[in-house]
Amino acid sequence: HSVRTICLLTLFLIAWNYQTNAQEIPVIPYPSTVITQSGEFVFSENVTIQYSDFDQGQSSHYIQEELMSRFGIYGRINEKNDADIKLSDATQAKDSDAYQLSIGSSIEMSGSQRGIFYAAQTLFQIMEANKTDSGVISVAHVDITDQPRYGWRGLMLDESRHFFGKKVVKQLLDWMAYYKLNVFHWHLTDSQGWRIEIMKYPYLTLIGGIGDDHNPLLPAQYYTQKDIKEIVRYARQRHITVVPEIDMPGHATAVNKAYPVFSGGGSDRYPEWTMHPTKDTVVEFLTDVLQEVDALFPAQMIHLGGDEVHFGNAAWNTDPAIQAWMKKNDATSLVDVEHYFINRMADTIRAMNNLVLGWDEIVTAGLPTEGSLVFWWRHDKPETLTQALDKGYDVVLCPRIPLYFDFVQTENHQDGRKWGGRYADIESVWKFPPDSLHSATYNDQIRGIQANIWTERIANKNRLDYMTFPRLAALGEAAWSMPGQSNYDQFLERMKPQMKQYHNDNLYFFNIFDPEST
Ligand code: TNX
Repeated sequence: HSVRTICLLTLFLIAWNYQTNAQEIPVIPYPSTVITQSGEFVFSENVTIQYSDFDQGQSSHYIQEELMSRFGIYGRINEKNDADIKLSDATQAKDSDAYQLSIGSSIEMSGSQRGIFYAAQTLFQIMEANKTDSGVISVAHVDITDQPRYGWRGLMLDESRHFFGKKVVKQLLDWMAYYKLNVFHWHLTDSQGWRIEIMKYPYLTLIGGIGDDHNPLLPAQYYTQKDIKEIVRYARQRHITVVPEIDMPGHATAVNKAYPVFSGGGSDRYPEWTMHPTKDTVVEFLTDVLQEVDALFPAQMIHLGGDEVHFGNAAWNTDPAIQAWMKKNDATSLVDVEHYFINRMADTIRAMNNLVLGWDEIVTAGLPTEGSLVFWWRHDKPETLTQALDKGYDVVLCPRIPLYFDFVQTENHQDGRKWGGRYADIESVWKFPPDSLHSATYNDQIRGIQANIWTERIANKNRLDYMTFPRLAALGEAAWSMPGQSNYDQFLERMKPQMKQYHNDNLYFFNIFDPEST
């Protein structure tokens, strides 16, 4: 009888202990392996940080800076290795995202410089969740080993339709880094405004920068080349690659306003929508533009857009140069003209030793698979994704549903897109990509995932915050964590301390725990 009691008691204790261990640590995205230990590391006013000689003190200084600005804790950099926070360069791969973080009687971070940066984000998240009024922060002992699911963890911001400026972009980059996102795709040109200074063609910004989606008379808003360099540097410090997009040949009304000589016309609904697709002067103009772009961005990749070209309208058909080209090349349809243009510009970009990036319309243009990257965005055209993968292209997944953040995040939100009752709820973002999306044989071609913030409907910083947060956290976890590392309920638990942090950073966020509050 007593043996049975002891057995039951033991079983109960095991189950109870399992329950306790099931309590996750407050980190988003959730790490690959987490082993909790007993004991606590207590941050009081001062700690010592080991000097990171492997990167001339950059990592140690970064941690010092953040401990002070986030927590008011002074970290004294220590040349010796008996510091409270120890840093070691432990991976062969120079740019590896992987890291180890061990919190015990001291805190040890190891990885490449990038890995240590991510270890630090994990530590800061644990500390943020344990902040107290007294300023003392205790964190439980834990051993973490972590690495990402995808190499491409992206966010796109459209600054053509509405312009937000450096301060907003920097805050966004801070939050991206916090959630271990690593690509900032900058949609800098579109019909409503050209936002990047090009020295050789000043009217692109001086005229093309005038107006936005709501107000065509707004004085020109754009980034100078100095501004661009500042943002690129800021992103680089946070291990974020900035990818520029110069959208062509469609979405080009701003270009045509500044330099009508390059216009290819448009339709009744979208006048002056395209650049001219067959004129050599247009290719020369764009080559000049792209050379300045390449010199500004160290990414070695340029996104040429290629979306929604809207061929086939009357204006195109009557253009004598296009007609002549079609006749000469036995072209049967205007789509041939589109593909001809895309290939010429892709060649230009490739000749600059850059990767060619484009929206999924480029899949049929016949670009070489080597050196091209396709952004699948038309969720209603899954066959385009299949086609891209079949042909052998590498793909970034960013389907409108659920990765367009201009779509609302709950049923009752009014301000934003909703199509046939469909929108981009946080749970779908968190669960992305569903297993059913493509066959597992193509896994190697999926470079990663990205959310896109189109801003026709996002006219100011508050709206931008509201559409971005908290979905950005779900995106980070979808891009970094392997499926099965956590579950959605646990994710929501881990979201709770994030709300306070959004509040403290003056974000106008959507509070999922108090939906009526904003
Ligand atoms: C389609 S996505 C577009 C954008 C719009 C967006 C609105 C893509 C390649 N083109 O120009 O802003 O839909 O959701």
